Parts: sequence; structure tokens; C-alpha cells
Amino acid sequence: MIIFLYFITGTQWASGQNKLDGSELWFTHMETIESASFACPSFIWIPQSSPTFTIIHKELKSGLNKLYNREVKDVSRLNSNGLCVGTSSQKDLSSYFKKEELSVLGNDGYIIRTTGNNVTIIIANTDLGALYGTYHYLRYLQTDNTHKANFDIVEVPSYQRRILNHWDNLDGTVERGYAGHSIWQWKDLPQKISPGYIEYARANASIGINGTVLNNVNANPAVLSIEYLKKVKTLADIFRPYGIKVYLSINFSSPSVLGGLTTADPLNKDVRIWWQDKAKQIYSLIPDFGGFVVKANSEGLPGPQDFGRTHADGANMLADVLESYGGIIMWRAFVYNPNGNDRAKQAYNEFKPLDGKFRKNVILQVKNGPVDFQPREPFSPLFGAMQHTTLMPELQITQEYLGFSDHLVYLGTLFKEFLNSDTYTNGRNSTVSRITDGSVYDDSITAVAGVANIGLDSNWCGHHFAQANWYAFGRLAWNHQLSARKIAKEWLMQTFSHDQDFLNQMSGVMMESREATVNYMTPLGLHHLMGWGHHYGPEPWCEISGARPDWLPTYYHKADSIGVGFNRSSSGSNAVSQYAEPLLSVYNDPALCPEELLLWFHHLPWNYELINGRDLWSELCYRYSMGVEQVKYFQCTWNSLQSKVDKNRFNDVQNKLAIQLKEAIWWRDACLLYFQTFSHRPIPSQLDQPKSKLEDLKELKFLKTHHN
Ligand code: BDP
Repeated sequence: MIIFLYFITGTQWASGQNKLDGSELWFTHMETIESASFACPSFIWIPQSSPTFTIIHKELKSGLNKLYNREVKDVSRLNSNGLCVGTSSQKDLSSYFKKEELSVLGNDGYIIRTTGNNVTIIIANTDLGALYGTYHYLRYLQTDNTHKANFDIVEVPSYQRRILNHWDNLDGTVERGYAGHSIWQWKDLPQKISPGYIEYARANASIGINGTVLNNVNANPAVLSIEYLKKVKTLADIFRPYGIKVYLSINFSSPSVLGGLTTADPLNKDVRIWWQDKAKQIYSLIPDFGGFVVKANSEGLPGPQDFGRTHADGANMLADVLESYGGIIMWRAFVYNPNGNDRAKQAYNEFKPLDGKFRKNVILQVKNGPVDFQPREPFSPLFGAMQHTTLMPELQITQEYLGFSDHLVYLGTLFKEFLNSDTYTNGRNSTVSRITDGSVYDDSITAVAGVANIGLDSNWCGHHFAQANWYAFGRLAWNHQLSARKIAKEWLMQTFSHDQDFLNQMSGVMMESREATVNYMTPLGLHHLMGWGHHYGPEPWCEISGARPDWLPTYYHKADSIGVGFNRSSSGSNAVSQYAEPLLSVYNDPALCPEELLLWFHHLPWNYELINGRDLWSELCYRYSMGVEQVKYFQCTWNSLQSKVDKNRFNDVQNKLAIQLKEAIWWRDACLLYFQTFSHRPIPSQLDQPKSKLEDLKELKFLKTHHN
């Protein structure tokens, strides 16, 4: 009943009014197609009924109405010029397809095909597959420029589980969230339901996301109390017709903190029984509950090692508890200690010896890089190294280290660079994507997670262009073969405009934006130069007495009178040894190492000569300056497109770009002036010289609350 009410009031399409404040996400620019490649169907036939088919019907009716300005009639059979959506159980429809082509679709795949009589059929094996096909059909009508007359599309997702991780706390704050408070109104649930929940589910379903971890990995045990589980159940009920499964992050010591036991030892019988009872309670409320994410023995959180047990002992105990319900354990590999060992090596050292020791329903959740979501890192060497354990990538959509929601940084390129990285662990073409999508190893579960950038801000993500990162994550989770540029253009068309000039210019800006950020923050493989704690702005000098050394920039850049960079070669920490050949040799040799990772793997002298003939110091100066110039170019481009964008969003983005430029200069000046105290070399005279003094820049204090 509740769900029905929100169909009427909750969605943006239903309102028929574009607010142009970003709240409509990629549904904003659904306007009449003037030069449509496809004729509007005259009829719709949806032979089945279910809550999901009700959504399908509503989306098609309102979508086609918006796109073609026509009321499309419902009919009850296949009609020429008709559109029909159903599952393979519907004989009238499945007879148009070969059995084999339907069977490869699995649960979520679909076919969209125009048959004789000009009938277009969207068919899938499940209601949800039909929903994904419907959203794709509508997207295709808006964004395709191939001008084919007929549909013939077959899509099967790259990953089975395409999951958003919310780092949302139960008190409404969001860890590393830069778009306002959490969208989960825990206080009001389960009685009061925000219309945003349906919009959230719809937006995710439209790009193929099918899971959500509602709470922070730094989990409050209270989330497993019956009080909270009832709230979680309400959300799960709302999300179900959209195919979004609910998962929770759990605190490993829940049996003691919440259950009053004296221990949380995974091998203790009472602990096991506590988890079994808890699972029973959860599944009685939410029969399709997805499972748990566990951050254990990481950054001070409890875990099995507190009881002398291994990560495998902890993960397997929980996996056994959820197994009969079909639940999974996403066990995070983000572990490191200030033990003197290179942080970049620690996850591998910890988990590699456990390869093959995990249950089938455990999946190791591994961040893309070996340190922590930096603007650029090499891929984590765990990918490919764990040949008998299922792995899932964890990407960060929220821009913790990339200028929060103030900088325009399109992450499609970062995600692609990572997914396309060849690990060489199983011969060539053992890319991260193929290692994790089941192509190389016969994994029974495949999954990918992205740390969400969503909050209560009216535009959901704080920066209009940050929506593109949520969108890109979903599209790549669905199909990791899509190019970052195609995704950027698709998103721009649906969000802003179909104007060719606008699309070319702004997709160009988006494609360059991540590299620009790398340039003005951490070029040539530098990393972790930002302020302590909040991670915003440059503080390469940062020293905090008593702070963990591996949380401080000096640990990572190691600048001295000789040079700069972290020696991870065989003469240093030997992190290179965790990579397979030929990468090991390539990374190990500064002459072969890709320049963008040079200072990640090597400590090199200030006068080290690069391929272009410049010395390291000058190249750093050029790269930092180039980053600033790139942002100036983004600004000019945006300004030149003013007539093509609505006033509200034009102004919002213009203001953000002004902040970004100011801060790119701040980064450049702070880093160059600081490194200059070691290099003692001048900034090349062709480049802009810093206007500030290092002492003054050091005095700047950033207050996180200004941005949150
Ligand atoms: C770091 C964040 C921290 C997270 C941690 C994690 O700074 O807030 O809790 O990662 O992923 O990037 O567990």
C-alpha cells in the first residue's frame, strides 16, 4: 500500500516538472526527441503482473509520453507497431527466441529485439531482467546515435552483484560524505517513509545497481538490534520491486557488545549460536537479505585476530551462519598496521597465505589500490594473486581524496584504468575485470562495490558532475567493457543536453578531469599528500605528534635533499615482488616504470632525467602547473556553454569550478614550495610562480564542517 502511494507522489517523472536543481539526476533531460531514430511504438503489451511489472508499465508510459509527446495505448496482445515486455515463461513471447539465447541471459540479462510486424519485444528470464531491459530501452531511445531502424540488443551484466556501500552512520552523519546528511532517516523509520527512498531505488535500478549496504563499514553494533532491523526491513520492502537487495555492515564484536556475551571469538560455541539466532531473526524479517560486509582488525576495529584467530576463521564462521539462507560475507581486505612494514604490502601479506581457505560464500572485498583510494594508485596486487579465493573490487565514488564535492573529477576514467589493468597472473589478458567477473576463475559469486557519494543535498551528490560518478559506477558494474567516454556522453545527454557542441566539449572536460586532478595534487606517482584526518587540501609537511606515521604524508613522499618518492623496488620495501612478471620487472626499474607511477615505486634524485629530457624537479613543476592550466580550461569551456545550460545548474557548476581553480593553485603552490625546501631548485621561469609564501600556506587550516 505504501509503495503504491509513493508511485504517485514520489518520483520526478510523475511530477512532469523539471526542477533543474539536480534532484532529477539523469532523468532530467527527458524531453521530446526531435530527430528520433526510432518511431514511437503505438501500443504497449505487458502480459504479466507483479510489483516490478507495475514499475515497468509506469516507466514506459510516462517515458514514452515525455519522449514522443504521445499517450501510448495499452493492448492485450502482440500488435504490429507494438512494444511488449515479459519474461521467458510467457510462451507467446519466448517463441520468438531461441532457447539457448534466453538461457544465457541468466537472472538479470535481457534481449530487446524488433521482430517481424515491427513488434519490439523486451524479454528476460525474470521480472528484474525485464526492468533492466526497460530502463535500457528508454536510455537507448534517448542516447543512441546509430540510427538503426530495429532493435537487436542482448545484454548480460558483467557482475552478479552490483553494490553501493554507504558509509552512513546511524546518527545521520556520513563518513567521507560531502553531500549533506544521510538519506536514511533512521529516527523516522519504520513509521515515516521518505519519498527519496523510491527515487533512490529507481535511480539505482535504472543503471543496474542491485544491492545496497546501508551503513558504515565502521559499524555500530546497534544496527543489528531488533529496533534497527525493523527499520531495515521497511527499506528492503520498498527496494524489492526495484531489485535492490539490502546488506549490512556488521561489527565483529556484536555478540559481546549487543548480545552481552563475554567474547566474540569466532570459534566459541555461544558466539556461533548468537550469530545463528541473529541470522534467523534477520531472515524472518527480510527473506532476501543479501549478507554482511565486515571490516575486521582494521583501523582499530575488532576482529578474529583479537582472539588469536585468522581472518578466514572469522569470515567462515559468519559464512556458515548465512549459507543456508543464501547470504554472503564481503570480508574487507583493507588491513594495515603501523608495524614498520610498507603499508602498500600489508593486505597482500595478510591475505595471500589464506588463499583457498575461505568458504564459497565469502568474497574478499579489495580496494582498487594497495593504499587507499588515492587519485592514482597501481592496482592492488591481491587481484590475480588469490587464485583460490573469490575477490570483488571496492571503488570509491565519494571523492575522499579528490576534492570532495567541490572538484569536478569524473571517475569513469579512473575506474576503467583499474578494471583494464593487466595483472598478468594467468597469462596475458588477465585484467582485473576478467579476474573478478568470473572469466578467468570459475567464481560462483561475482560482485563489485562502490562507496556511495549520496546525501540529502538537493542534487544528491553535492556537485552536479559528481552524479556522473554514481552513474559511471553503475554502468561499469553492469558492463565493464563500456568506455568512459561513452558513459560520460550518455550521462550528459540525459542530465543536461543533446547539443553536440555541449556534449563534445563537456565530455572532453570530464575525460581530462581526473588526470588534471592527479597533476595538481599528486603527479608522477606521489600519493597521500593531503591534510591529516579530513583528507582535504595539501599538507605534504604535516607532522602531528603522536599520530600514526602511516597516516602522515612524509611516510609516503619521503622527500629529502637527494630526491623524492617511496622506494618500493627490490632495493627498498620490495612491494614490486607482489606483482607478477613482467610487471614486477617493469615496476622495479625506473627506466621502464610508467611515469605516472614513478614515485610510487621509486625514490629518485631531483636531477633524475625523464624520457622528455626534463629533470624530475622540473617535471614536477610542469605537471603541477599543467593541472592548474587544465582547470582554467575547464572553466573557460563551461563559461562558453552558458547558453546551453539552465541558469541554476550553470551557476552552481561555475561556482564550484572557481573553488576548484583556487584550490588547484593552492595544491600547486603548497607542494612545489614545500618540495623546493629539499630540491633547492628554482621553479622554471616559463611557469607561473607561486604568489603565496610556504609559511602562510602552512597556516591555512581547513575546517571539514565548512564542506559537510
Ligand atoms: C579510509 C577512510 C576511512 C574509512 C576507511 C575504510 O579514510 O574513513 O573508514 O578508509 O575504508 O579511506 O575502512
